[in-house]
Amino acid sequence: MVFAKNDVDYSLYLVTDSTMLPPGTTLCSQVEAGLKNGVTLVQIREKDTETRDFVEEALEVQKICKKYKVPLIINDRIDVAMAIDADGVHVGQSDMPIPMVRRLLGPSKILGWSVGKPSEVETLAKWGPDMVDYIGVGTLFPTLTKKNPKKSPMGPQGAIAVLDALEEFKAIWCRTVGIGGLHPDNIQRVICQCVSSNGKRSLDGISLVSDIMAAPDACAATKRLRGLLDGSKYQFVDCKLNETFPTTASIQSVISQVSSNRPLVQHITNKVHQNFGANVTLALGSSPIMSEIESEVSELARIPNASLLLNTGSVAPIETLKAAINAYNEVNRPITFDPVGYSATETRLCLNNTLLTYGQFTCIKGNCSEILSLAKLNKDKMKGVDANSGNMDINLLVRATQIVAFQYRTIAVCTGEFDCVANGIFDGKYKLSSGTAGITAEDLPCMIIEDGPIPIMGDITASGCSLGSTIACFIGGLNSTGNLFDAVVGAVLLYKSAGKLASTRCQGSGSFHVQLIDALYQLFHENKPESWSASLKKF
Ligand code: 3NM
Ligand code: MG
Repeated sequence: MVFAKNDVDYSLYLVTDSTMLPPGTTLCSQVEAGLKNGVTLVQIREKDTETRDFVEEALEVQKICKKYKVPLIINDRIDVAMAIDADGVHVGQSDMPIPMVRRLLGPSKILGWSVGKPSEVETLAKWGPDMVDYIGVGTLFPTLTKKNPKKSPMGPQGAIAVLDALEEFKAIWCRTVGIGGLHPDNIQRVICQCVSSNGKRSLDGISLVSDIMAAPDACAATKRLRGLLDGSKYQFVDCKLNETFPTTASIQSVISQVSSNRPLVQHITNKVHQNFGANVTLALGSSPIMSEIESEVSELARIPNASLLLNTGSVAPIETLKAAINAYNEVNRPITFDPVGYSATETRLCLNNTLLTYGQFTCIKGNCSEILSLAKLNKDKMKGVDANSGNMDINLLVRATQIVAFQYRTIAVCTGEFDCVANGIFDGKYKLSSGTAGITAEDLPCMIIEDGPIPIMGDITASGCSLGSTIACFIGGLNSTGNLFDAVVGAVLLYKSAGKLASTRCQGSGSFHVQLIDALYQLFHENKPESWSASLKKF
């Protein structure tokens, strides 16, 4: 059977592995369960099967694929693909070179290539549209399926780099599927986040092995995947994600919600911040818990209005951090991420980037050097962990904040003399192939919060970290009808206004500490945002 290559549906691409079949199933029964429930493309990938058995299996699977009118691709074994007249071949970087494979297969067959980096995209772009039809972009996440992994997981940011390269080198014909460790808990996030920077393309599909092949009920597993792929909204926190602009009235409503819901704010944070952050949380009518106990994160996340602040200034064991991210994501509770000293050292860069691949963050907050580094806009290594925006170009900071918001599909906050908040949530909407339909980071809604310099903020510890606590309180306290952007902007506006008020009342840095908590307490409980000193404007 020959498929018109342009008509191939890459949305749900099943790759086989008969070493993981559950008892009572066969390769063919799992493939058929997949095809019946929405698999759109099948690849036979059997690394340890002898040629004769491989051919027999391939012929059987081919019959089923024909029944469901779905193309069949063969991994690596070009001879087998040709012998049975399969619809295409998939090869990796260390297999037979693509031009040779194409010469053997002829022009009409589907040819897929495993790609992990932009330089490989440059190569395929030079070959032109007659060579590679689609690429498997990976490895996205850790997987036990690949026995001798040659690549380390790239996360969504690695996939974005590949999509950007496809656009840069104008490989418009080349389709893409993400692969590696894809499961229902990360698929929406992957489709949502993996969009080229020009907004013009997202992944055309996802490719996976174990989620279907190792499933005791492959029909149910496939249905679940199909539902996620056919959906269009990623509701990763249970509040409103839509893009209305905050007003003093909407911020007042956020504070009322926080007051009545009394969120539980779990802090995983550095030692310097722990005590102050707990007191800030209490001043904002919320309950702090400074727990780093891995075995209780799931329970905590399930408490109504739980909210997690993850501050990487000093570091809990990575397994604890990962468990906390998974626990909060699983029950759609918000995570505020504060990557302290994001790229100050190799260790921090690696830890923060790893955490960023593990989950979906509701808000990412940093000072200007952290946000510039996250946006890959500063070339110099950061110095230390503190920074000030006083003498920095506002346009550059806004751009960096928007890039972080866009790439992580989050609300990004850049702090400094003026604070910048960009909304990259896109109402939670996602779409295969066409991404954001050309909407780029620059188009994202952005608010600037300003109140003149408050130099004494820099003379106490944990003032930046405690803005993280404030944000975590506000987003944790929202009702399901409360608006996320309002909550983050409201937190930043309150914090800045309280800082200003405290600076006019204090005698020095010691009393500033105390006055800041008093001012937060007062402004929160009065709840009159229209009287706060900091100004709020659209960028
Ligand atoms: N190729 P699972 S990762 C076959 O990165 C394969 O190119 C990969 O299996 C690549 O869905 C992978 O079970 C295994 O994680 C994917
Ligand atoms: Mg191979």
